[in-house]
Amino acid sequence: EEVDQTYIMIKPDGVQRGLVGEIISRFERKGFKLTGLKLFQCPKELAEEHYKDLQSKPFFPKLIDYITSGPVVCMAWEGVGVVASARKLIGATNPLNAEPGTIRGDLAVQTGRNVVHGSDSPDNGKREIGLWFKEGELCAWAAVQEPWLVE
Ligand code: DAT
Ligand code: MG
Repeated sequence: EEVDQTYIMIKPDGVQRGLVGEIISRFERKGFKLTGLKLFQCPKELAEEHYKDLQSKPFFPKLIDYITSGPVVCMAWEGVGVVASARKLIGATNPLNAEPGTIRGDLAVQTGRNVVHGSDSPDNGKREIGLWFKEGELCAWAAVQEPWLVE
């Protein structure tokens, strides 16, 4: 299996509700490696670029208002199968359809307040990390637990 990178973001509701530690913990405990982390007030232009595939959707303006309504926590995570696995940890887009045990299933109620973002493909993982992080903000490091996670 391949080592991938994914962009995970705690949205403004997750920050305001004090869920930052809880959400980071879930990715840490699973065994993924954090390679980038910052609290950030997202400018409108960046939010629009990040969600450009949804530009034509009726909810697009509200989505941009939501994402720029307060600070977000930007994260880059690395690991074997991390993109698909993170999507599973996050759960369905609509929190009412998200399974218990997932972040959205446990912690959220509505699509418009679904607390967290995760890239939907390895290519988008790389694209989004490049969009949200500058060079020098990411750390390549060897985690001592690695041999106990991957044989
Ligand atoms: P996901 O965040 O699960 O990858 P997505 O990429 O389809 O979902 O959409 C991005 C975000 O846009 C999503 O987290 C919340 C918002 N959104 C999606 N569909 C929506 C809808 N039908 N009504 C309101 N907001 C929506
Ligand atoms: Mg998406």
